[in-house]
Amino acid sequence: MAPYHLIYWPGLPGRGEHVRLVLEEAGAEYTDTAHTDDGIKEVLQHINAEVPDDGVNPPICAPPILRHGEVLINQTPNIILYLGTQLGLVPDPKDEPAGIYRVNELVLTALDGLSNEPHDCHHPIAIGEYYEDQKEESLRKSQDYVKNRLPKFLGYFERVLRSKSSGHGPWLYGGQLTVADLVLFQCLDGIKFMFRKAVKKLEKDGNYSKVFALHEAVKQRPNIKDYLESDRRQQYSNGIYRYYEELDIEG
Ligand SMILES: N[C@@H](CCC(=O)N[C@@H](CS)C(=O)NCC(=O)O)C(=O)O
Repeated sequence: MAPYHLIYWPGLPGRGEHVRLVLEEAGAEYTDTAHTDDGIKEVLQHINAEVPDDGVNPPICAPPILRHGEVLINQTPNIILYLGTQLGLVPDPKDEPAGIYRVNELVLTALDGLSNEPHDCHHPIAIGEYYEDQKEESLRKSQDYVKNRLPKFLGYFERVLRSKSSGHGPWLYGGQLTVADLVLFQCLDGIKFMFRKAVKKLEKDGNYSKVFALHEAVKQRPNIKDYLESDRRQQYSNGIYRYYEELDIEG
């Protein structure tokens, strides 16, 4: 089987991190533009349509991008689903035909509420403009996010973890670790970095104990633990999860 190749902006975890965590948990062989000489160039070649039409894959819109042999795909949840199927991190459709869709629903919800919305906290007016040019609106958006949206999504995942469908153990679905747990881990990790005061308070309140226990359980997985301690893990910087003191609202 061809090795996996992740094409993503070097120097930040971003959406590429979800892909890395799945590959790392599975112990898959992969290369990553975060660690290749021409990493940025490879990303830009796709964004700027400088790669020839290969006759099979539609052109790519934005990273993260996964190459696996002849397959070249983008859109984070799409890549996660592909890898989950390839690497046995989603329910086997032979045993449970709807399982993969149930897990994907959790992935999409985590990305909606705990990745895309936090991203928009820094770009509430224009995605292409700097945070510094929309600071006032960013503060307003962050205040609403911390007060209303973050508790809503944490509450939702707490409900999932307390539901019968979650099964035994710390995982979201079917008593087994799936890609949804890895995605939620990274979202929580980023939120903890970005809104540290608010998250500390929410953790103390105790209303989301299972959600925070999942974060810890993923962190302790042997392959994930090794990865997080390695230099393959990208440090938070100017990506989705940023730290600005003025937005570190207590809620
Ligand atoms: N919905 C897409 C969003 C992709 C996206 O916005 N990628 C960012 C990096 S995380 C990017 O570089 N976008 C370039 C652009 O939008 O021009 C996904 O989940 O993959």
